[in-house]
Amino acid sequence: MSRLVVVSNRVGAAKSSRPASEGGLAVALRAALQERGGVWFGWSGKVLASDYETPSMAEVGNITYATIDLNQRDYDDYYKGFANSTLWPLFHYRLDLAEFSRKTWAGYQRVNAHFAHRLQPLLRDTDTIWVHDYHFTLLAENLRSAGCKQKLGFFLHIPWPALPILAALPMHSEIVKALCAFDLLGFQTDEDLWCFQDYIRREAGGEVGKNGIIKAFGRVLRAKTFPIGVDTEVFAKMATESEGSKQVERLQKSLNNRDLIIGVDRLDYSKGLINRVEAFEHLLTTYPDNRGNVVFLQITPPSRGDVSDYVDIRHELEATAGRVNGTFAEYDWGPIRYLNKSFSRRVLAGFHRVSKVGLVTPFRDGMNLVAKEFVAAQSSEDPGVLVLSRFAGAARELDGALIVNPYDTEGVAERLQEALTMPLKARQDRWQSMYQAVAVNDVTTWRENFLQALKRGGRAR
Ligand code: GDG
Repeated sequence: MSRLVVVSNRVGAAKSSRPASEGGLAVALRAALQERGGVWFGWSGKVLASDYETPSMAEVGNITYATIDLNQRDYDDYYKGFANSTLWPLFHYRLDLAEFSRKTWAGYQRVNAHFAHRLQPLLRDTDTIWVHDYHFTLLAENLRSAGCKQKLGFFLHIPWPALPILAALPMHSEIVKALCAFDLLGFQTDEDLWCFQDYIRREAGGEVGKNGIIKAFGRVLRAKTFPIGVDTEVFAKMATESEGSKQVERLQKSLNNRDLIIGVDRLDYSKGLINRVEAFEHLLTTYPDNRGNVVFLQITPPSRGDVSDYVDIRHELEATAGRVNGTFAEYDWGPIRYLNKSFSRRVLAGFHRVSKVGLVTPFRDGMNLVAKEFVAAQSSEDPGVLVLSRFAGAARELDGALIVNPYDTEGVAERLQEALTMPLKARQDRWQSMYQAVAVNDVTTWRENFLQALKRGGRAR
């Protein structure tokens, strides 16, 4: 079995035991590394005032964790700039928020080249390299020009946009050309894959053949769909155990038999949080029986707080939730509990389990793991209902959810009412089909499917 090298913006903690906060993806990647031996390479999360140093290395068992710091200029241009103020908004269809600047693009190119330069000496000829996400679209091209011949795979965790959106990016062609230096490109959904293929045919003048084969920019590679999953069994077990925990008991006591609607999202404009609060407001207006009887718990850990659009969304969300509470709250009941902090996965799993409704309404989302975690956490006897945006990748697999259009806040309110009043048998049937889907395609299956495809798909060049 060849050694595995994982490259991702942030690297899992260099610990032998599983840190409590670690998500399913980090656990799955670590397990793959443990099985094969290898290197996990990425940014340390530190920003240095001075210039670069050599990577910090930590060995735990057969895994080497290699991390590099960024200097302030590269953090600003590459991370805050091109990755999170250009690619992230654009790939989430927010052309209005995407910033285009030669300076940040140069920073992105610089950091991709620098990472490749630092990674190359750590590689062996027989390694398999798996690069993650939009931060590193240029990495394979950089590695190839330095002479790397290893198998190189790339998985995009976020959506791939439709051609007219991508075409607005001045450097779209450079990015797609660089992506074609990988041997395998993985997308979350067929729709993402079709959009990529559409670009290859119509914009790049390339060919899309059988079995995911792509011929473009003088290169041959494969592009396929690999919908990511969660650590279903572990999360389900955690939810069962957590049900009796102090925190979950405290939550239930505070609810006093009221129904709970739960939302869990990073504070991000792609997650549709304001529309979600407005939909809940519609619910209280249109179906007044819910007043005093339903609580909406929205857990929203802050993220990317130094990007100004994230500061704006936070203010807007605080104002909207405050307005709804001000309008509807009574002295013994508040409709929205808006929490700007994070919880351990164990506590989150328990909160999901005691919720009547999981509310997941992104405007665009590569997959959305929260939707799958909500399903994993339910009890088979008395499962909650998932209300899910059609624009989350997860909607392709979770056909037992009540699928909504997050732009249609009145429609979301109607589905919320349907969820809150759904008979037990219908809830069980819907949940069964969803649980089946998340159990079959869990994060381990996803990982192995990708690595198998990368192993099989030799470079035809
Ligand atoms: C990107 C793509 C794609 C949330 N709050 C807390 C917490 N979380 C955990 C959730 C979940 C994860 O964070 C979030 O994953 P999502 O998939 O929902 O969203 P993104 O962060 O945007 O992830 C997305 C994903 O990559 C994987 O490919 O699905 O589309 O955008 O696991 O539970 N975890 C803890 N405390 C919290 O308060 N411990």
